[in-house]
Amino acid sequence: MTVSLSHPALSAADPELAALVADEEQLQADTLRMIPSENYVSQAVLEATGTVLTNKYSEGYPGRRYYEGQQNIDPVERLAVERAKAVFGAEHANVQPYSGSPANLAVYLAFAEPGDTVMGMSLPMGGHLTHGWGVSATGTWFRGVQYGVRADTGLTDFDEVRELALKERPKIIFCGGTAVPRTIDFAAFAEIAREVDAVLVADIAHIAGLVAGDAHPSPFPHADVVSTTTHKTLRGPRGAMLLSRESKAKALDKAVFPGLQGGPHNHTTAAIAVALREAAQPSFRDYAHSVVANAKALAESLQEHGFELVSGGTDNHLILMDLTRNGVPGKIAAKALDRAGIVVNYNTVPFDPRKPFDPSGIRIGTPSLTSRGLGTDQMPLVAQWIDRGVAAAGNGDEAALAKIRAEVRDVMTAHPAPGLPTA
Ligand code: DSN
Repeated sequence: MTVSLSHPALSAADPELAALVADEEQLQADTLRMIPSENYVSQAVLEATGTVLTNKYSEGYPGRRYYEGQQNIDPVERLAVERAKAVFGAEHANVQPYSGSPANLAVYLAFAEPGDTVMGMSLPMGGHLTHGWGVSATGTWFRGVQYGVRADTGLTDFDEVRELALKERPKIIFCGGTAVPRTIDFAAFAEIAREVDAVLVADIAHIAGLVAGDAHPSPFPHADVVSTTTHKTLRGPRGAMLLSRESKAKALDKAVFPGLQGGPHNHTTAAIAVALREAAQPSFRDYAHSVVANAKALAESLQEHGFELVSGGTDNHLILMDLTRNGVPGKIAAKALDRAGIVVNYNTVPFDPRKPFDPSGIRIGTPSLTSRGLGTDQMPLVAQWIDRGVAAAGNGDEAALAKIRAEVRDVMTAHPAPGLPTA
């Protein structure tokens, strides 16, 4: 274990914990982090999360709090709200949800009663637990009906979605998910939602940074509510926001507080404000477009190596690889790649014959490596590492994995990560 020089107070007070943080810094510095929902935040965002704003309670909303001493907290939250509205073109923003799942739960509280029918993409097809999937509270307290993708294209079948919506008459329709490699057609979902008088919720957690940087179409004006985390492509702290039309504002605010949560995490609100300021800069637009360019270049290189990609490629930051024809289960591949310094997650693929805890695919993405300045020229090398890593996973070649690990370390050391101490 190494002791971090960058956290002197923590190191003195709790060397054991400080050493774990230092080890994590080292790991994040010298690995190729390819989990598509992860990223590196800036030093400014990190600093905001570590401020004394964590000391303050502020139940309520700016100007309407249940605690005194809000002279600085109210302006912090107002800044975050105004920046969120500006970046996403929203009429209303609530920046208090603790994370994505509570944000989505607040939507249910606002617009449905227990037992009501709700509709979303099924988890194994690329949706999210909170879109009405059975093991989630949203699938037990509500009646979740689920759409998927077509087996032949890997794409959403809007005839199927419409048919299901007309039959089931859901109160809420969710679009978006956690393993959707293609552009989400918000207008098509909105048309269906209007037809059955459902509230359309666009969960843009994965693509929020791409929307902010104009590298994915905006869910507005199509969606009634937009739910997003702030820590994925948006490159903010771990938190969430609910954005909406004005007509939905009151119900959402009431659902978040006092419906579901107590005091907002003001240090997180501050860091969200900082991240949104960064997202409004021209350089963030470049970042968002580079994330997509890298993912497309990587998808192409992976296909040249013979890999099968769900939907045949990507339009965004995410690639879902089906390893069935490689004969290597996703979990075995993910664990071997981890030993090679390439951090991914194993994932179900649509119509997966295997179990979720031991599925056929891996999910990869380009947000983090783009934050470190890797570009399209380096994607063939990344594809080659993945190809060699999956092959080594298949034949148990630990020496090959160790060789990739050394190569990854060399390349990543030459690309310092935002927010991490430099040697
Ligand atoms: N856990 C997130 C992801 O990895 O996509 C979604 O909540």
